[in-house]
Amino acid sequence: MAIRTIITEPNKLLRQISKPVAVVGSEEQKLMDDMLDTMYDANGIGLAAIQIGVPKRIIVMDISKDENKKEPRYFVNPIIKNKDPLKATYEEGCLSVPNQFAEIDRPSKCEVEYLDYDGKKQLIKADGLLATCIQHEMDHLEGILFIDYLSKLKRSMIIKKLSKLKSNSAEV
Ligand code: GNR
Ligand code: NI
Repeated sequence: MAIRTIITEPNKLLRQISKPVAVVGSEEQKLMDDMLDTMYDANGIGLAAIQIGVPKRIIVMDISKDENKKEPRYFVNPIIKNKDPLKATYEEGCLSVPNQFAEIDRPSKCEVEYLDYDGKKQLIKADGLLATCIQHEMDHLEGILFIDYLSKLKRSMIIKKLSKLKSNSAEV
């Protein structure tokens, strides 16, 4: 397992649409292991493959509160089957939009069909933070970031701030 570099805004890769996985093989499992390592290292609760530069429809997640009781979840080729018309508001952040937070409305519940770590088809009903996080991660697969739901002004202020931070650091 390995910790990989998380791509941050502004970066065109984050706008790429990720491609479905044909077969969940050892390469994909290795990727999921690395993604989980990278996510835990960054203290995140979710990570999409594109955030480490891999345009595959793969998500890892762990929303458990107890650090000693890890509950990793893996979603390959996730599809939302059903969205509740009722919305819920959460303060969202993103590892690719560092240190920025905003309240975002999303469907409060959803049903998601996906393949698990072993390539087995699964269907879950999600609510609360799980529902919010799955939708946040699935947006990444479409090249969408939570800041896209903010006003143009707020979004451009955040991107300006982040690009300034980048030019001030040694990052290429
Ligand atoms: O770590 C994360 N926390 C979070 C909080 C509220 C809503 C969504 C998230 S996901 C985020 C990690 C991340 O950027 N995943 O793509
Ligand atoms: Ni994110």
